Amino acid sequence: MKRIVTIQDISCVGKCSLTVALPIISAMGVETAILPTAVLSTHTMFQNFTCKDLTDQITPIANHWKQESFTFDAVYTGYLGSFEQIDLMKDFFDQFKTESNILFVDPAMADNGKLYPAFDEAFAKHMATLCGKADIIVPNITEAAFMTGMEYRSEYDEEYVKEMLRHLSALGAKITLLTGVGFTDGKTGVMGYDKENDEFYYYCHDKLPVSYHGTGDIFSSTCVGAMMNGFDWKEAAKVAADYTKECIRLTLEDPAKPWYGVNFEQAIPYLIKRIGK
Ligand code: PXL
Repeated sequence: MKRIVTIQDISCVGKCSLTVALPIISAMGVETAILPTAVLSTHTMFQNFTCKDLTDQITPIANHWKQESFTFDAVYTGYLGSFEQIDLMKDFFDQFKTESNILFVDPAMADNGKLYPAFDEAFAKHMATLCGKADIIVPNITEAAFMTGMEYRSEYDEEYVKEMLRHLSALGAKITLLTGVGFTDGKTGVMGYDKENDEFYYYCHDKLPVSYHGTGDIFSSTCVGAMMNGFDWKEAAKVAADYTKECIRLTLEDPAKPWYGVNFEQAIPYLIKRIGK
């Protein structure tokens, strides 16, 4: 069985970060170790959330894992809370990179043209340096704009997205996947760029008329899980986009839907079927 480690916060209520990564990747038949960076009562879109920072646990945990000679087929980082945590992730990558594993960075920090409440532009630039050490990165257009210094646009053409992908891949990653990319009304999708082969890939599907928190984490978790199941980056991106859409579709069907996250749980059978398990 493949084993990955995912490093992000636990938002106890909110259906994001570790509370989606762990169930989704495990359901895809992949052992999922976790390194929690903080415990929050909810994600930061709620008011008055509590937060216990766990930065001081990262190095001792990593050292213990080294002593135990654990290796990981992928290291997947998501939401990180501080400059220091970003620097610790760089050390973690240096310690746990192998010849064949994947360093996967989701620079979860912004959406819809705005940084999340805890962050500023300097943080985004620092996150860009972690992206530079990754094999694959999966920003949305807002995160990409903050990391590259390009203007954020809510309407754009293919040239804008391709330029953004080229700037992002100049940071260092082999594969760059930009999420939430739609060129026509009613469509959204993902555009990727493989730097080594100078190859672009675009996949889109119908856009459901809503926006939910946590969908970026669902996309990333599924993408990592699919790659661990032998899908190449393009097929993995497609599976991840389709599953994310299915989660949103199921959410919309529920009259009692929460505002803070999507119904990824009842879409898991769809995912398992989709990856042929
Ligand atoms: O995936 C987004 C995310 C993860 N973790 C925390 C968040 C958010 C988004 O707001 O606040 C703590």
